[in-house]
Amino acid sequence: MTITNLFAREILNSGATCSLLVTVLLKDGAIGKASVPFGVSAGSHEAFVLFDEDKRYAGKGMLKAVENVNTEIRSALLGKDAYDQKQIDEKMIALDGAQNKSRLGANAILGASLAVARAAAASQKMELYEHLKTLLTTNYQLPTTNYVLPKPMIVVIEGGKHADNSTDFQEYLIVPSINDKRGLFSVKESVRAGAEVYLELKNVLKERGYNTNVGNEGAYAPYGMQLNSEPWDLIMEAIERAGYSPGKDIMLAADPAVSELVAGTREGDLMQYQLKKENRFLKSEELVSYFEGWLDSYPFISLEDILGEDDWDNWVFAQARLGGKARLIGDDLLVTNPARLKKAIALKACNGILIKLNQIGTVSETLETIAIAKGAGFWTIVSHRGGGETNDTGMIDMAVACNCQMVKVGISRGERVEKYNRLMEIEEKIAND
Ligand code: 2PG
Ligand code: MG
Repeated sequence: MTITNLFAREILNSGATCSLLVTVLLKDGAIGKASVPFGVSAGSHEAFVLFDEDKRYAGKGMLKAVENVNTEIRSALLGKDAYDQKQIDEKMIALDGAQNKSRLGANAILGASLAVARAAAASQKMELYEHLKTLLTTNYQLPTTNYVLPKPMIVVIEGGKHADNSTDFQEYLIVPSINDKRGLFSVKESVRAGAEVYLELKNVLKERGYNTNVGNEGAYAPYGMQLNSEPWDLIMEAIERAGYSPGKDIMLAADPAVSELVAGTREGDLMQYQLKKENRFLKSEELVSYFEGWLDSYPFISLEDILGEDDWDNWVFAQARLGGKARLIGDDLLVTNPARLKKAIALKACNGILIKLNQIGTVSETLETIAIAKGAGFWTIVSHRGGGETNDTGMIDMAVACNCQMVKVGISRGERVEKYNRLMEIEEKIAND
C-alpha cells in the first residue's frame, strides 16, 4: 500500500525537552503516527540522536530532525510500499549513509520507520503487534508461535544519572511472577503485584526518613542513600509487607549502568570504576565479585551492564563466573546492534540483551537483533528510556510480537503507565481472539 504523505513535528517529551512525532498517510486512507524517546545514560555506541544544539530547549530541540523527515526522508518514501518495512528501512539507512545514522539522525529515521509500521498495520486492520509478528516470521525466518506475553520488569528505586544524590547505581528492579511456570499470574496480576510492592516501598522509605520523590523513570530516588546495597533490604521488606514472597512471587533485577562510573585507568591499563557513595575504586574483577555478593544474598534473575560498554574481556570473565547464577544482560554493551550482539554470542560475553528501538534506529534492525538473540537463547528485554520518553507504546507491541521475556518500564508517571496499560489492553485482546 503506497505512502502518499509523511511529515513530522516537534513535540515535548517527559524531560521537558523535545521529541518528534511522525505521521504517515497511505493511499487507502490509513494513518500511522509514532514518536521516539532518547536516553540520558545512553551508550556511546548507540545510533545518533540529532539534537539542534542551539539555544532552544537547552540544546535539545529537534527541528533539524523534523526538517530531515519533511524533506529528504519524505521524498525517499513517497510512493513506496508501506507493507515492505525492510525496503523502507533499507532505503533510509542508505539515504543517511553514515554508520550510526548521524546525518539524518536516528530519531528522524526511527520516527518514520515506526510510523510506517503503524500505518501498514492500520491499513491491514491489524494491531501493530500482529503486523510486527508477521514481519518477524516472514523476514527473519522465526517460527510462528502463540503469544507468550512479556513480564513487567519494574524500576522501583533509581539513582546514578537518573536522580540527584541517590545511589551510584542506576536501577533497582522487581520482576513479579517470572517464576510462575504454571501461568497463574496474568499481566494484570503481575502489574498489580508490582504496583502494590511499589506503594508499600513508599512506606518503608518514609519510615527510614527518606523522601519518596520520583526520578526520571517514575521510581523513587531517595536523597542521601549511604550504601548502594541498602535499597535491596528495603525492597525485600516491601515485598513481604505487601504480602508477597521474595524469590517466589517476586524476583529482583539490577541495572547498575556502570559505563557511567568508569573513572579512567589508574593502574596500568586496568579499567577502574568509581563508587562515590562507598568512597572507593574497583577494578573490573573486583566489581564482578561485588555483584556476586548481591547474587549470593538476594533472589536475582538478572544483572544488566555490570561492566563498562567496552570492557569485553571482563564481560567474558563475568559470564563464566556469574552466568549460572543470573542472566547477564547487555545494554550499553550491545546497543540493540546486530554486529555487537553477534560478537557477544561468539565470545560468550553475556546471555541476555536489552532492546531499545532508538539505539539502532529502525523497526527492521530491531526485529533482526531480536531474531539473532532468540536464536542464541538470549533473553530479550524491551526497555523504556530514562531521558526523554513519550507516550508512544510501540516498544510494548514489539515485545509482544517477538515473545520477549520482559518489558522494563517504571510504574508511575504518565509516559510509563501508558506502556503497562497497553500491555494489559493487549492481554485482553489476545484472550478475546
Ligand atoms: C538503561 C536506560 C533505561 P537510559 O540504562 O537501561 O532504563 O536508561 O535510557 O537513560 O539510557
Ligand atoms: Mg541500562
